[in-house]
Amino acid sequence: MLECSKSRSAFARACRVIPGGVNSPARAFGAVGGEPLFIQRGEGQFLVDIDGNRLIDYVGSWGPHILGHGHSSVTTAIQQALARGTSFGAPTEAETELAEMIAEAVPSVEKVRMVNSGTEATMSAVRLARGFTGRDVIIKFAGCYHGHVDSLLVEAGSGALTHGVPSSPGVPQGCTADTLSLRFNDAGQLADTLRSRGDEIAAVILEPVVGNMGCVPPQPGFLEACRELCTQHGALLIFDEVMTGFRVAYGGAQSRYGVTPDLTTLGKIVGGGLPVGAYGGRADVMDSISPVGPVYQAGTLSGNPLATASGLATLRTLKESNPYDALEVATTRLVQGLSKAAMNADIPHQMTQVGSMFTLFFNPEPVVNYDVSSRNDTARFAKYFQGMLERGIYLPCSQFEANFVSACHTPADVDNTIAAAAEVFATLVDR
Ligand code: KE4
Repeated sequence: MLECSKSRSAFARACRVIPGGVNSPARAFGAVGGEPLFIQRGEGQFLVDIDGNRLIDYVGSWGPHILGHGHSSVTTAIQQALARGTSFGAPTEAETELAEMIAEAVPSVEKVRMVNSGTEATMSAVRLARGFTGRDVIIKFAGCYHGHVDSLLVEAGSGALTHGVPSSPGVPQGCTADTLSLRFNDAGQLADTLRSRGDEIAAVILEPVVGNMGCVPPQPGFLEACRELCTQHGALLIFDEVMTGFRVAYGGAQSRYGVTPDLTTLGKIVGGGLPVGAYGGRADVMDSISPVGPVYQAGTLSGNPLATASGLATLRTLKESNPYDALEVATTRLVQGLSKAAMNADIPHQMTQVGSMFTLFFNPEPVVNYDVSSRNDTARFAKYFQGMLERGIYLPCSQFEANFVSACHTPADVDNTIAAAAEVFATLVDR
């Protein structure tokens, strides 16, 4: 067992003043048992908790740390920005540089607006789509999570799925009356829905590679069908690339799969670990946003100098070092090793991987949508999670999340992770 007495007392103290002791439910260990570890620092591919446990980290702050914790170019850039001030409430050239880098990297983006979270990005993109088209209805897909936007908390994934509230109390019926939730990877259902209600549909929003019901890739032709059907019916196609942006490729999933949406939302990596979200796309659509157009969106700290410096340094490092091939090789070796270990233990499982994100599903069926993912053996996942944690491997604390490999993970880390999994799988076998 890990020594975690300091984390336990820290958690008890936190619970007295923070709901559930955490500032985001995804961090709670509710679905896996036990209590969250309190972190003292991050170093490359490692987290060190307040009890001194040094853990190989496959969460990476839920995606931002593709370069690993504390990359020197990022920390130096933040320190230099800090010396000039934390926030001005006025434009800076660094914001333009970051916008130019995003526009250069992401095929759909001609113009982009910075915000402070992925939730703000998706909320703003949906409002923009409704304002631009004059239509109200939004199509999403069950199991996709787009942040805690009222109108999108319908059959949502990630923490909503983990904690069993995919459609949250507190969201008035009026907020979700114009949200349709369909099956991911079901182009036929999307076609039927657009055929019958196409002139009401403002946008179709999806994670092009779902990370929030576990990692679920698009089946061949699905993204292309979304593109064609949206064009056919005058709806905007929104790719929520908060997780996949700069993760599965420098240009995101849209560059990897060759399908260009009308709008893209970003977050996580684009802030390098500081609070940043962004939404961008076609200039004619983006110019509907205030102050150019009538669709209102604003933010005191949007384009914040520290967060912008962090994001710029991250994207510059990614562009210069191009770690994507190496990340793919390392992740593939890990995924193959984990799957081999699970097969050797006769554990029914599925492995999915896109670039440096992956999920090991405790499920005998290929996980292609929420219906299947909702049948994951979450009890077995909880035992796997705890067994790996005891062996120094820090995984996402939910079966409905993706794991992330960073540019700092070494072949030895991969070997150690596979070895730990082989030991844990041996304890999971039905006796
Ligand atoms: P944030 O508001 O948490 O920055 O972004 C919301 C969001 C939007 N779109 C996608 C595809 C996302 O994955 C997210 C947030 N992801 C979760 C983890 N799967 C964040 C972790 C958390 O909620 O604490």
